[in-house]
Amino acid sequence: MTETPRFRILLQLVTVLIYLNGSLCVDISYHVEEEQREGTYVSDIAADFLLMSDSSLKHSSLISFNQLQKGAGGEMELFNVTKRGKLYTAHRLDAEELCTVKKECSRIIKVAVQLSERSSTQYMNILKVKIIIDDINDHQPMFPTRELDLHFTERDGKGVMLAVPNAIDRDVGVMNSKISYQLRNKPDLPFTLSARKTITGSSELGIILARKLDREVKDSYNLQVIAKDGGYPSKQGVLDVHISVIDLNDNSPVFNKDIYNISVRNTHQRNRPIAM
Ligand SMILES: [Ca+2]
Ligand SMILES: [Ca+2]
Ligand SMILES: [Ca+2]
Ligand SMILES: [Ca+2]
Repeated sequence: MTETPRFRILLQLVTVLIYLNGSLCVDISYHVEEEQREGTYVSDIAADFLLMSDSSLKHSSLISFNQLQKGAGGEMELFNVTKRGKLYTAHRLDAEELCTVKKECSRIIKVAVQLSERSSTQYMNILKVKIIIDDINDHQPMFPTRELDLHFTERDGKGVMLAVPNAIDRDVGVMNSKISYQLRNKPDLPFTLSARKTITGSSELGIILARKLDREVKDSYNLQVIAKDGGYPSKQGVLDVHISVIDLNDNSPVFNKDIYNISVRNTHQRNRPIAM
């Protein structure tokens, strides 16, 4: 049987289909840390592609790579794939700008793989390459203000609580944005810190009175609430809390002595004090 051009086309098509049904239909995942400089090397797509491909493709010089839909949908072009299949960042990647909190921060790019042989180029496959942008701990927990004034009265008993605003950590990673709170340790403070988790996962913060206050002994206190994230190394934010004790009329007037002995001359003028 003579080989017709039609037969040759059919043969080529069957070859492409075999490739597509075989090991070429792949998804590859890579990781890159956020905040790396533009042009950071991420991986060698060509090497991984060849590892997973048919051994007949070992002549990698015949294979070229092209990133598709660059900057599609108005989104900034984040990655750059060279013809030889090397993957680089095209910008500094900021996980906080690109992603939302506590979700995997990733992008998928499509890369066309082409085989050039005998001055003709054959379409082979489109690779879906997933790049996971790993969060780094580049944000510290921040309180909405640096300082806070609170007032307890002398009437307030043990357990009375005054609210303190939460800190917020902008990092998108779970541990890098996980905040724990504590009072900076000062011995014998009549206060404790309450950090109750709500259904939404945020904290309700409060300063709780550990014992009654006496303004006549001490009328103000300075505390520091520390918000620490779970990153490594950990970062922290500080809130300075000034507590004033509001006076109550809880003391009766008292004389210095129980008995005052005063002598008065019989010549002492009327309406003039006899003792000061
Ligand atoms: Ca960042
Ligand atoms: Ca971050
Ligand atoms: Ca953080
Ligand atoms: Ca008082």
